[in-house]
Amino acid sequence: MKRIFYSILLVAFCLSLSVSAAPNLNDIFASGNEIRSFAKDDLNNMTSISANYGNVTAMAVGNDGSIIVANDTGAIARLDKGLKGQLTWGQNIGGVATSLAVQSNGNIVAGVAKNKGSFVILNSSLQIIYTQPNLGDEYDAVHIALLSDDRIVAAAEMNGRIWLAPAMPGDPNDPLTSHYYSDAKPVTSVAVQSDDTIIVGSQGNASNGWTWKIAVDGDTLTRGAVQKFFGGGNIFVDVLGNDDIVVASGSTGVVYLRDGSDLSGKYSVVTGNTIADMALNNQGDVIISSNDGYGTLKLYENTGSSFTLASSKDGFLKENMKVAAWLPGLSTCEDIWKAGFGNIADASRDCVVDIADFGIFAFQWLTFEEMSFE
Ligand SMILES: [Ca+2]
Repeated sequence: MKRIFYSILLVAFCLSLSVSAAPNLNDIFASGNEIRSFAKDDLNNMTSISANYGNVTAMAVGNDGSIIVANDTGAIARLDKGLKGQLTWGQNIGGVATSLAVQSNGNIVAGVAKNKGSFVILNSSLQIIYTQPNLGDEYDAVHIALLSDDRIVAAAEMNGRIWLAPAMPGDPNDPLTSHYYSDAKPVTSVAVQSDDTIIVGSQGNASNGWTWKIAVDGDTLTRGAVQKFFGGGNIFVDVLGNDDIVVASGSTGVVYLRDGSDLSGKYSVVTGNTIADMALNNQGDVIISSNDGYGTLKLYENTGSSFTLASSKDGFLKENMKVAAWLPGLSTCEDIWKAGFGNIADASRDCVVDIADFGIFAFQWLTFEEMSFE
């Protein structure tokens, strides 16, 4: 058994590649009466810029770390990574954006409460290149998520229709690819697992939230597992790197971790206030903004067995703050180990596999040998 174990270590050792490290700054973003950014694991490490965005209704982070902001006048703006560089204002989308997502080519999909629920696609210059009307009810809020091939999942909140659309639809008068109609509505968020399973957060009634799955097979949507839980208000869902699901109830302020395969509960935390928005960082930690009269951000570290309050920041004097996080690849060695992706051959945990690690293993082998004969 021991030989097999060390043989695996040796193979891992030989296959390993060096990992370079670079610091990540400005990974979490929050809207108050200005845009603020934070280190991904410490809300006390804050920078901010003053710009009058009015009431921010949606926020997203691009693949390059730029941040896209929408406000309740239909204005769209982008700031470069690190909140530096040029603030770019785009074409007005003509309604309140309720959700933003960024496709791999840099195009932005905005769910907009206009017509009977719409989404618009903007190019990287923030000009509208497509408008899709008639997804749900009159002025329905639309929540957006993207499949791995950039196809668009658009959920009409009050109507309960969850649409699948091509990454760039052809003709808005043509029927979209397909849709699924939910009897558990309003639908308040959608997210996607790595195999393109759609996760839906909805409010079945005043006190029960629903989390459920929709399988995607080509253009066909099929409803899968359902999990009900206590907690109403807006239901927020998001997916971790290992496909587990984080669910939060806006009204009770409880955040749950659900197993990604069967939706069973793992653990939860009571945050103490109603939740205005939720985001995940790339270590699987949960960031929430609370409506407590001041507007408070809280970061709950996901330890693997609990959510633990790691840092918080209050005094923003702004309710209904939106939060977003940049999810780049894990770039520091500490992050890699914390997220559970450390290389088992890297005995010294410096993310470089070299002769020093081999020395540690050789020592452990000898120590193990001596102990086993005692
Ligand atoms: Ca090492």
